[in-house]
Amino acid sequence: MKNFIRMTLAAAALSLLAACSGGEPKTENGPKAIVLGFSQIGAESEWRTANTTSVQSAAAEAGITLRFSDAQQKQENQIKALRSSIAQRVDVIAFSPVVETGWETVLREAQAAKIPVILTDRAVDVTDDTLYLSLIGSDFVEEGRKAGRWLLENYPKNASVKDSTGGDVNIVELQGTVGSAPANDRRKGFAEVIANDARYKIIRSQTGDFTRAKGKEVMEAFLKAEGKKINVLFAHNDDMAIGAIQAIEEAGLKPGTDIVIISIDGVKGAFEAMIAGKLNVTVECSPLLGPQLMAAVKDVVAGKPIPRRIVTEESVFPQETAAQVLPTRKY
Ligand code: GYE
Repeated sequence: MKNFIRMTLAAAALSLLAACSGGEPKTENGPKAIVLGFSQIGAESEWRTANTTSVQSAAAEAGITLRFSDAQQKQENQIKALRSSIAQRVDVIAFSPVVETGWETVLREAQAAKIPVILTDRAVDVTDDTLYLSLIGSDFVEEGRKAGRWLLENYPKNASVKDSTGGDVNIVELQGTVGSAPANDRRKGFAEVIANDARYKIIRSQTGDFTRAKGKEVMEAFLKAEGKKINVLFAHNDDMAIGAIQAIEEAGLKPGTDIVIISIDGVKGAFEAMIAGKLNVTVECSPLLGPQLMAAVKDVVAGKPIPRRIVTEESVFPQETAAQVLPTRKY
């Protein structure tokens, strides 16, 4: 027992020492490594895990010490993580905000502590835009528009798709996390484009929280309520589309043929589903933001200005390109 107490005390003393001296690795030529506190949303999708890997490997490559935390899709956990980064006096804070609202207070705390904040991937809704320096990520409204344009241009021309009766095209929508920037914006962009043709109607729209399990569950409910009336599924991400594909098959229908499926992200699972003929198109949303983030962090620490908005370049991949493109995909 005495030994145990002695060891515990020794360990505590060591970690105190580490804390006092900063405990951070030094770069080869002496100066302290930059410390970046990064609060990730969770691990809800293939996109998210690829994003986490990108941030972690880019930090290691850049010699930046990363204090990474996973909020398991909960804003309260992210706020705690941000507060702990502030308490640790990290050099820069970056985070991907799960929802858009509710960040003012904690961002003011970071500002009061003079810690610069960079947003990655998702936007926040704040009135004071001095509360963060930059947002690095995609244009989600444009992704929604791309999904809508693909539909208007390809339905029902796509040979693998059953001809519509010439009447309404009934769409069901699987939304992302309620209150999140990609869910709000993708919905908006898609709705804006389909409003150009009165035949296209969204008959059901519900959140599947960006996960496969929820995507499947909600699609089951859509099928129960609407059955064969459903012509099109628009899923705000690939994972929900993949979950929904299972529900459609279990209901005895052919995904990609009986129901046209459009989703967003462009993860490998989507390419596999397209090759199998079960998904019709995916709109790319790149999660590989790590290198751009580390470059921005270095500039901020060096006192250089960084752009307010850094937008990722993205494409659209229809089913017929899937087999050729899959080997080149990095996530
Ligand atoms: O589309 C989805 C993920 O914020 C762009 O979050 C990201 C979205 C992505 O869970 O798969």
